[in-house]
Amino acid sequence: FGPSGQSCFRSRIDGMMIPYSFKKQIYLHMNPKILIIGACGQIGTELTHQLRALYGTENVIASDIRKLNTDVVNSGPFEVVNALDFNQIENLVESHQITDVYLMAALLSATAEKNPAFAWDLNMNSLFHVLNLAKAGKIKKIFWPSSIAVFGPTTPKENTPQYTVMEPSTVYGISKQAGERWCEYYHNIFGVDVRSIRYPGLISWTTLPGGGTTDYAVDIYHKAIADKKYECFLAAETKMPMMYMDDAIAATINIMKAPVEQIKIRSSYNLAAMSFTPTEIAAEIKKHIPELEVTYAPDFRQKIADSWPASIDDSRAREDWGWKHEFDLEMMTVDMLKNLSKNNTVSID
Ligand code: AKB
Repeated sequence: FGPSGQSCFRSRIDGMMIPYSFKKQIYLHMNPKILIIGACGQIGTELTHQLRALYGTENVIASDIRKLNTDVVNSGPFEVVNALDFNQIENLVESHQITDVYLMAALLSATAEKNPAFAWDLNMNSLFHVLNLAKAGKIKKIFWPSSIAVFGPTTPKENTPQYTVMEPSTVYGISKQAGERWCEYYHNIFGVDVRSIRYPGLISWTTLPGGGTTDYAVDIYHKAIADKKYECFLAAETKMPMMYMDDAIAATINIMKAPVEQIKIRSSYNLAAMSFTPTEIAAEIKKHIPELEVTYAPDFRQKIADSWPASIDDSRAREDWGWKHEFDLEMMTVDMLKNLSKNNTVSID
């Protein structure tokens, strides 16, 4: 009980006695109110589920350009939003009292090469919209994904450092590199709390990726189960950095939860888990599906893959905010095959 007799609890932060009647208000204040833009995509789908589990369904507003994924649309609040429409985003932020925005809408590397002008428009202007909302004090925190695509053919290929030569040769990479510079600028000049990770290729079983160069590492699991045959659009020995979605979501949530003083890089953090070639992933799958036959027919994506790192040094993320991965190629393959083998688990958008 507190000094005036009301029932209290002791704060774990400063040891003060706080009346229970204030507890709900404190939690309301502490709990972020989240908007996910691009919630129906490969990352957005799983991020929406995890954030809803963590902060409560009503506190996580999912949004996308269309109702592309029934799972996301039906599992909690959903709004149709064009990431290029500042007024729509601002209205949503105000009407839902949003504190944190996760901006997941983007055109990935392969699709961006087919439509460079739109890729530049979408990838840059959606970012400016949320950065400007934060600058105006309307939101508190932003998560914006960058990518290994910020590196280019002149970057050291193995164990690519956090700070190194960066001359991206794809539209997607150029937009991500420019975006990183703007994130750091808005942080340094306007104090915007924007946090970012350079995702490697991401592998997941719930939602298919759309238009990336690393997508072969998802396709191969689907085709291995369905046809026991796969034609890979990259050459057999093309090594790239990859990560299982569970790890990517953990990293995303943890960088956003980290105390502000631990986020020392405001462009974007290198992040890594594993690196493998098409030959190596095929060999791992063959341990479970020995009949799998893989052929190779490299297309325009080979040049993109060749310009990217083969492995990444992510020691800064590990030191600054405690990043740790869990899944390697073996564990990921067991989990992918187990989940994809169950009927009706794959949602295609
Ligand atoms: C892509 O392949 O474009 C993406 C990425 C590495 O950012 N998966």
